[in-house]
Amino acid sequence: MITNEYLKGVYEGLAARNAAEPEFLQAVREVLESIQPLVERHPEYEKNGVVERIVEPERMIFFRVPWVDDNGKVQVNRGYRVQFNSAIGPYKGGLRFHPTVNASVLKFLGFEQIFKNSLTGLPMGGGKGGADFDPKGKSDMEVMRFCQSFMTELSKHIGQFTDVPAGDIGVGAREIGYMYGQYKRLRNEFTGVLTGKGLKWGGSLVRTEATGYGLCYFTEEALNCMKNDSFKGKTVVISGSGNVAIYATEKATQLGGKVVALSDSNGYVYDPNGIDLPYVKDLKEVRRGRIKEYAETHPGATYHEGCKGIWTIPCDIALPCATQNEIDEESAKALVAGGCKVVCEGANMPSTPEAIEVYLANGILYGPAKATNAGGVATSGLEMSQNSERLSWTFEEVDQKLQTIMKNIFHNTYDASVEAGQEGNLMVGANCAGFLKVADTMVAQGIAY
Ligand code: NDP
Ligand code: 2IT
Repeated sequence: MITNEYLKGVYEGLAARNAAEPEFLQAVREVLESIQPLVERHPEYEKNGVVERIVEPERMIFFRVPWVDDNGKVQVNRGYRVQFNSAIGPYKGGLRFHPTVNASVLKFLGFEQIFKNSLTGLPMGGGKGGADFDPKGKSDMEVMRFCQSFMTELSKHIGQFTDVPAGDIGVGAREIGYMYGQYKRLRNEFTGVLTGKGLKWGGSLVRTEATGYGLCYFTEEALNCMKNDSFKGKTVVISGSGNVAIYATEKATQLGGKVVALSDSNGYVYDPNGIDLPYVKDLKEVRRGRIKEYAETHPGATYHEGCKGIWTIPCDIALPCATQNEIDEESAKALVAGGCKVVCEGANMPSTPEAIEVYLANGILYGPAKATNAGGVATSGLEMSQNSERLSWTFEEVDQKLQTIMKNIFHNTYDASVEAGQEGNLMVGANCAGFLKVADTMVAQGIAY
């Protein structure tokens, strides 16, 4: 509940202006609820209009993306870039290509990115972008033509010191390559304007693995410090089977957990023997196949249509790594009934507000996305550093830095939860710790008259 009069006024105004943007309002409401004690302790935030400024993107860019399919037919998609907040660094955040992309989804992602990037400790503002283009079922040449057209417009608005996009759902190494090639062609410059680049042309080691690995580093540290426990011997359920899910599976397994389920948007596989990761990597990263094929080739594994059923599998740890609002109240209750004690988020905003209430009411160790999945963008920040100094660090060096960043995020988040009088509530802690730095900076930098 938002009880503070100032925050209530800001939220109500925002809700009236953006009534058709439910995901965006959901993300804002959670942050405003969490920061109430901070805003009461810092009257300068209200005096400087920090909250009404922080909920309004600095700039939104919408554009037409025309391209020609393999049959010679002209197709048109809608492209976006939300440049949300540049207080502490250039706009930074991924590009999502998925048919569900719209302004509400990208504004929620861009808004959360502000606080996530602040938590990493690196100088990065918040942004997000993408298109309602579906790469599924498209040929490589169709994807290339789309990416080139998308970048032809986007290139006017980004730059290594202005805005540095990266990948997200539907945007991986292939798409980043096509977009980078087009940027370079248009600008005649080789700069770190995108992250997630190939290792032969300015990419960073560990960026591919970073979000999933970082999620597990955070979870391990939280388990160590809050429950005197670890991944060792735990049964783990992971949703999705894309970039984040694959590398979360890899690290959870290396840390001694057993991952028994993965999914895609059609259904999930349950393999009580533990997921065969080399198979999944080939299936998803090379062949771009469906998770259904896993059960056809693995005796003992079963495939189930639909995404929700995955949360009924008994487990100790759940790592949602697919998409927003994939765990609702009913699924959260199913997790509790199945013995789950830890939910840490790889996806952005995968739990509905009602699901989070279930976690908190049942003493689940809940790691919110802003904190737990920050390893991806943090390693993007490390890629930017390497590009600036024209050097490449070793795998071990980047991995060590990632581990340190994730441990720091856990401790800063935990400490902020104590300061807010809600010890162990990492959602409140992440929102407060992420907000503070950006809010103080916005006060320091003044208001443009
Ligand atoms: P990928 O495109 O590699 O994989 C996405 C996975 O989620 C696929 O298995 C996909 O299944 C599934 N999925 C996507 N949309 C839906 C949906 N509407 N319902 C059910 N399943 C769905 O993306 P990533 O792994 O990169 O991203 C996963 C999540 O992690 C997203 O929330 C993203 O924002 C977040 N994230 C990603 C980071 C990164 O560095 N990549 C960093 C931080 C967060 P299908 O193949 O059927 O579409
Ligand atoms: O949600 C995210 O943090 C990402 N998709 C990664 C963004 C980035 O700039 O690496």
